[in-house]
This record gives sequence, C-alpha cells and structure tokens, in this order.
Amino acid sequence: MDAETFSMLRDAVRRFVNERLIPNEDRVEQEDAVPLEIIQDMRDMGLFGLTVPEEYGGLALTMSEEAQIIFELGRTSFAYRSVIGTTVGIGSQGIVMDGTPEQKSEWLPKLASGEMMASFALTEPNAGSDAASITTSAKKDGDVYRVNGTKRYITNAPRAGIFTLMARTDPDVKGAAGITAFIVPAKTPGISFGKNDKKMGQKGTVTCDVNFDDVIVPASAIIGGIPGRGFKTAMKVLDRGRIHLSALASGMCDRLVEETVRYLVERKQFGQAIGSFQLMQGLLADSRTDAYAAWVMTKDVAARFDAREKVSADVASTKYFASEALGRVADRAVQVHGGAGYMAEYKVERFYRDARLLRIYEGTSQIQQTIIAKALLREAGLAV
Ligand code: COS
Repeated sequence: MDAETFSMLRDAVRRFVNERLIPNEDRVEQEDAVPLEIIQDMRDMGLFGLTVPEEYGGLALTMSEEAQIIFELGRTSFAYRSVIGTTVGIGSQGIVMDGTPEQKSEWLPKLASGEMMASFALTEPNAGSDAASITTSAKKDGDVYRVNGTKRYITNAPRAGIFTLMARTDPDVKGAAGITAFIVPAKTPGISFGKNDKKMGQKGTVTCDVNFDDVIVPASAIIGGIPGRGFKTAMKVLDRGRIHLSALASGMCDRLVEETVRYLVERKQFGQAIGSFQLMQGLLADSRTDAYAAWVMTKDVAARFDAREKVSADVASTKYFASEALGRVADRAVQVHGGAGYMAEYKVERFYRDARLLRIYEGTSQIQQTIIAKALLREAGLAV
C-alpha cells in the first residue's frame, strides 16, 4: 500500500478507536459482547481483510503496517481487536502462506470481506506448550480424512466460518512431522462446541472447546495439499501472530501510560498533584521506558520479517519482552491509581486483567525463552 493511503487508513482507525470504540468500552464490559453494529463498522472499514492479498479482496498490509494498525486497536478494549484478530492473523495466515491457489480463491475473499471469520485450532486439553504432541487424529479413509479429537480455548470458535485445524495424519510419526493442517468449515457435520469459557478478563471475547466427532474432511482441504507439513505452517503462522501480539501489547502500554499521566495530573494529595512526587514520577518513567522499548522492538522485528530475514528467535524476544512489559505497565498503572485503580470504574483495572493473557497465549514467556536460548545454543553447536 502506498504511504499516503496507509496513513489515511491508520488515521481512520485512530479516529474510529477514539470516537467509536473507546466510548463503548464500558458497554462491551457490561454486555460481555462487542455490539453487532460495531462489528459491521469493522467490516465496512475493511479491517477483516488487513493481511489478505489484494487479488483476494484484502489490503495486503505488510507486517510493519499491520503492526501499526494493531497498535491503534490496542489502545482500547481488548475485545474489539479480538473480533478481527484470528481472521487477520492466525486463522487465515496458514492459507495465505501455504495454501494452494484454489484454497486461496475459495476462502480468502470471504475472510477479507468479513463475511466469514477464521479461527486457529491447535491447542488441546493435553497439548498446550508442547504443540507437537497433539493427538487429534485425521485418519485417511479412501479420498477423505476422518477427524476425531478436542481443541481447547479456541478464540472466536463460536463465530468462525472455518478452522485452520492441526491434526495428526500419521499416528506412527510422533512429534511435528506427523501433523497436517486442514481447512475445515465450521458447519461440517460432527463438529460441536463447548460452553463459552469464563475468563479472568477480556470480556466480549469468545473462546470455547471445539469437538470433532468423526468429521469427514476431503484431502483437498489439506493446506498446500501435502500432509505432514502442518506443524511448520503453524509455527510460521505463530511467528507472524507473535509480532501482531507484540504490537497489541505496545498499543495497550501506550493507553496505560496515557491513563497514568492523566491521573498523575488530576489527582491531588498532600495539597498537590500526585505527579509532583518523585516516587510517582519513577513509576511513570519506568512505564514509558517499557512501552517505548516494546514498540521499538516490535517495529524492528516487523521490518525484518518483511525483509524475509530469519527472525523467529527475535520474534520470541519481542513477544516475551512486550507482553512482560505490558504486565509491568498495567501493574504500575493500578499502583498509581491507588484504591481507584482497583475499582472497575477506572479503566486500568480492566487493562490489568486483560493484559494477563498476553504472557500466556501464542506461546508462554517460558516457551519464548526456550526458543531464544535454543536458537543461540544450536548455532553454537549444542544439541538442545
Ligand atoms: N518457523 C518454521 N519452522 C519451524 C519454526 C518456525 N518458527 N519453529 C519450528 N519449526 C520447525 C523446525 O524447524 C522443525 O522442523 P525440522 O524437524 O524439519 O527441522 C519442526 O518445526 C519442529 O521444531 P522443534 O523441534 O523446534 O519443535 P518442538 O516440538 O521442540 O517445539 C515449540 C517447538 C516449543 C517452540 C512449539 O511447540 C511452540 O511454539 N509451542 C508453543 C505453542 C503455542 O504458541 N501455542 C499457542 C497456540 S495459539 S493461542
């Protein structure tokens, strides 16, 4: 996208966040749902198609551009970005990166327009951090595969039109090599959903179990057409997803710093604005420093991802730093607000709960640490 058009898009998203999304934050929290008219506005703005190539009706944003849009959306309730998050990110990118031309033409235009949402089904009750240990099976039966198993905590599952599903096609091959990625329409017979999960925060987002009970999927649904490549597709998708989340964390930090400044100026104690006190200034300065570092790392790794450099380990560092930084920034924001920070009336209480997930999903901080360390040690010849 040319620079001028992109800057218009970013400004439009910024206005949308300030004028439409932020004023509806309390409503989303109370109703535990994003209003349908706001989802329609998101469709109209083309937000579902941010990362889909232009020939399939999307805006074909680079990673750097996507990061800037997600940063803007990070400045408001988590639930809004989550509506488009899986379609823009982990749910569709397997098709964009590794899909056949037929798969792209069949699904991407519907995803780009927002007519259909995509969801990413990797995690299982017994396979979280150890993603290569999934047991959902896809057994070949003539021309089709029969899928059985349960996927857990699947974001946007009840809204999804299709799943990017990782399943084991070769039961004799343990680990990554036996896993295949499929595109499975949500209406396929045999798919059922668990109850919506009750979460610590992130009101208005939806996650649940997805059960596959002898679900018949044609061989043509294998992403890229070749079995056994699903784990690598998932890992490539997660590389991009983790940059997306780092941008989100950076945007959330930005909003929290803004809320912190506002309170430091407004709130008076001991006869003066609490921002006059150096201990308060220290908290603010630490938060701004965390926020700045997270965003600079995100922009750097996004640009290098766009330049097709090998960045998986630096993506892990960025996701690790940005999500942990967000945890610290949210904690300080509550601290600066004192008793008010613990009350739902002030926004920082909500951000504090919402932020907690970022250190966990799309790879916990501890998984990011192992990715970083293993990359360095393997390069030095140690078999880890
Ligand atoms: N890009 C491309 N290929 C990758 C890759 C990446 N980022 N990361 C790993 N691979 C490839 C490896 O090269 C390897 O292929 P070869 O055997 O051909 O060399 C294969 O995938 C297996 O890799 P590895 O041996 O490193 O896999 P592990 O089982 O050790 O697991 C981790 C790797 C722990 C990093 C992975 O399971 C993981 O990311 N876990 C967290 C899962 C997660 O984020 N879940 C959230 C779900 S969405 S909310």
